[in-house]
Amino acid sequence: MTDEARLADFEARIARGEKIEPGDWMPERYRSQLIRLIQQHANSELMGALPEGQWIPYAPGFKRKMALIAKVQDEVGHAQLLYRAAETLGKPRHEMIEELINGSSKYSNVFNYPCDTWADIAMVGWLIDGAAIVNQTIMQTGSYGPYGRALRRITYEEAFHLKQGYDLVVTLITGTSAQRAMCQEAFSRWWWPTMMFFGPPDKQSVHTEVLQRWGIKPKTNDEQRQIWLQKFVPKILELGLEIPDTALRRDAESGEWHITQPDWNEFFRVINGDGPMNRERLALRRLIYDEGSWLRRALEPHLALPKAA
Ligand code: FAQ
Repeated sequence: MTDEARLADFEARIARGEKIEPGDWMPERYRSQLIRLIQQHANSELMGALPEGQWIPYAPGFKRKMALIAKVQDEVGHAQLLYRAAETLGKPRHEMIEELINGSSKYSNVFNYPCDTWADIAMVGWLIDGAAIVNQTIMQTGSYGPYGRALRRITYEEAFHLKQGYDLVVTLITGTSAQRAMCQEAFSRWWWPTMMFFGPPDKQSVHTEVLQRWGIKPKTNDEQRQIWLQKFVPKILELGLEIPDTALRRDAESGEWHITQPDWNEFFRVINGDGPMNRERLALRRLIYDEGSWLRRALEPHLALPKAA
């Protein structure tokens, strides 16, 4: 078969809704785009565990602490599942971890902002896990089998994280005036990074076209952002939180929300390593990696795959 015939066959399979599996023929660009995207997703889960993990000692009460510990463990488990899915495409995990800690591979913008109050943990659990669920529910219908299957399991667990976050927000917003103020203050800060979570506007997106052509990203960044707005704005207003976008409005005919665009210059600075917490978060990840080196060395000989005969 020629490469052209292989490509036509591959695209026909995707058009029929078939899943592509690791041993199947795939264009090199399909492989490299998937590695980029899944690797960044895995990095985000691993880095997302840091701000929440740092709050475990300060969680207000035993039950809150148990729930947060469980959530942080889940996030690290999600990273494991996703690195595994990326490995099926031929990139070894240690390379991906090294690229994360040397800053050459990206992770979600949202984990480069400070979490200085307990209300920040509420916002990560509610707004960010809510955004992750919107994204992952869409991405799990994509064309690559191992990524879709990992996402189905991850989204199931994120549903518990979302409930945890919502419960925290409800407790704060119905609490004392100091708790309400803390909740509003954190919400106002998290609104803009959450708007950026789904990536730049479609007209500025670099990868959407190829990801859509091969069924990897079934909905565009703006479409995903709109789904989040449809779900979350009514809930936010119901809780009495004030949205810091004074121009936000809903189009009566289409039902779509129109937003003020966040500061996309800030977004590109943050994802390229120059956000408020990038250095601190990566330094902590590097420290954890270095401290675990004795264990990797001890396990290495036992994990080595048997040599082919
Ligand atoms: N942050 O051309 P596009 C979570 C980059 S999981 C950082 O539009 P694409 C769970 C993009 O990579 C959160 N960088 O890109 C949790 C590209 O740069 P590159 C992670 C971003 O791929 C919750 C450039 O901008 N989820 O939160 C971001 O078509 C709570 C141009 O962008 C995923 O990764 C961003 N937000 O679409 C854990 C889901 N957006 O690579 C703990 C899978 C864009 O050329 C606590 N990924 N960039 O150097 C996706 O769905 C897509 O990759 C998008 C971006 C939608 C994120």
